[in-house]
Amino acid sequence: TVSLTINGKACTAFPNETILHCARRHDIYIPTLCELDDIDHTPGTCRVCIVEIVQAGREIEQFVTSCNTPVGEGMVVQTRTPKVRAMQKLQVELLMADHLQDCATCTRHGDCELQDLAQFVGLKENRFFDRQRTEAREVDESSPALIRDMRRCVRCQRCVAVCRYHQEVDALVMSGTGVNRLVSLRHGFEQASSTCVSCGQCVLVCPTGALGERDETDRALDYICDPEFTTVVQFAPAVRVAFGEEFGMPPGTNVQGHVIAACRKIGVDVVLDTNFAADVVIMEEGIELLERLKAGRKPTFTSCCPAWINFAEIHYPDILPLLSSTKSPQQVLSTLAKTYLPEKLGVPQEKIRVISIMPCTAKKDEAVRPQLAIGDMPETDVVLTTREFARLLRREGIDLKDLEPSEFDNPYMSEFTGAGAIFGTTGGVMEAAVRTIYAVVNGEELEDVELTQLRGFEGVRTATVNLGGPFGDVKVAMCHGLGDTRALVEKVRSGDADFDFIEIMACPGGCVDGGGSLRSKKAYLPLALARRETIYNVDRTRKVRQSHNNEQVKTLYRDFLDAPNSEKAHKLLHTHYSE
Ligand code: HC0
Ligand code: SF4
Repeated sequence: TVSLTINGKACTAFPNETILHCARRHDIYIPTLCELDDIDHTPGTCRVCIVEIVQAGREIEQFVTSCNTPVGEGMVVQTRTPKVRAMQKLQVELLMADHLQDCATCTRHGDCELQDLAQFVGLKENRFFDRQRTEAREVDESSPALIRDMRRCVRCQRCVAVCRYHQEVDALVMSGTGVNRLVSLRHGFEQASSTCVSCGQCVLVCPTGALGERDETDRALDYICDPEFTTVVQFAPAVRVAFGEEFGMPPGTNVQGHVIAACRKIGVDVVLDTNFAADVVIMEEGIELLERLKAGRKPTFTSCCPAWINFAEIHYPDILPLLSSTKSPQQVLSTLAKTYLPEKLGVPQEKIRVISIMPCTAKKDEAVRPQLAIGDMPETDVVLTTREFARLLRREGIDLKDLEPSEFDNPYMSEFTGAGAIFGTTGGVMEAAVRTIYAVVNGEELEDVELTQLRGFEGVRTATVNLGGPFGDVKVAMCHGLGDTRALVEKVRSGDADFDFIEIMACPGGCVDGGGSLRSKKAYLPLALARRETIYNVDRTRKVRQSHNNEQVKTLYRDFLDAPNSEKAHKLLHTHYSE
């Protein structure tokens, strides 16, 4: 170990540990902006983590960035001297020189790492702000999902790193020189025409409002407040376990009842559950998979994650025939809300508007896909990320904590099983599918529905599942995060992977940590495990845990769809992909 002092306190460090890392372990705060430990990112470009050091045996003080300077034996580090504080303040002021000054209109207002820094250094004025240069910067609004506002970029490059090294999409680059050096899409493309798949991981790590989703809270309000329309809201499996913390509840709290109450309070007419549609998806995808297995077609990839669909279409179009044709739960629910529900509710189809609340940015892309429309009318009218839903509630003056939890009351499309609930975490779709496929093949239920061999957190997990009947053992894989997905897809294409069924979720962790989830400052995906635990708990405490035993699903097939993969089910609940 290495001995040194930081602010007069004796500290021990590992060899080659950075000063910043050592200080953190000893609970000494050094401000940082570009650095993000969770993704191993220390570019040293913001220079806010500057500290004063005196190396052993030398008299001269030096000023260094602590995030990328290693400790030295006998080193004396100061983080709070007047000189250090003045230099940190100057750095923040320089960062503000070309950063838009209209915090009140920014989506990150009150939740911004740059604002935190300005407070920390006691910034009182902004002597260097260059309005003209800042306002001339690019705002890319080409994508239905994401907005890239370079007037708020602080060049931390976290987005570039997460996209390149974690998701391995590598859509983002630094371009330009000097003061014009900023993040852009590779080859100068706009977001919409680039290789970006809208997974939203870059948004989760952005410290400011430079990256964010397209805000559609106004569009949602337009529909909710218009008495002409019957507004239907659906919310995703993961939303109920990844929302309470925004209102001060412990991470992982199940706020399903609060979300229902909040929707009613803002004037939504019908609250439905995406979990119900997840059960329907299992019926369709499960039977589809069996058909494919019978025909010797393998592997089959799941199709419910829209960033994965984007990834396949943009990066590996040759594998599109391997994707299940079943629509995602979001689109299944929206379709049924506009075909099955009108008669049940006595409301004409054209008067129904579907708003979905998703922990996902790519769901916004999905909603505008031309093949997911009924004539000219999109199936899903508005997608709000979890972040936007929080914004919407604040706009309406609602604090989730103050609400009395409520129950679903729609008798057609709100009941769900444990299988539908676990869709929200990696491995959940596979587990839900196996529970139903097993019963279809064998005419009896799986003895133990908790398929723990499918659970876990490794990027790629594989297992063999005995389906019984003519199928016997089938090989399955579950993959989350696009870095691991790319490697797995390459193996499938080269014939080096032999699987029957593969679940892909583009976001590390699955939807519980989706790119549309609440952001955490200075952290990437810190709440995954707490959220996942709650999801498994929902499953454990559900009376019915297999999709095919969902009474509302049975009614849907009996009254409306005939049978899974029937002609009508095919027409309404399946889709196709485009290169
Ligand atoms: Fe997901 Fe979904 S599980 S993608 O991760 O399949 O967003 O939560 O809503 O559609 O159900 C997200 C979550 C969903 C869909 C479902 C699937
Ligand atoms: Fe990369 Fe995903 Fe961000 Fe697109 S949304 S730039 S793919 S991290």
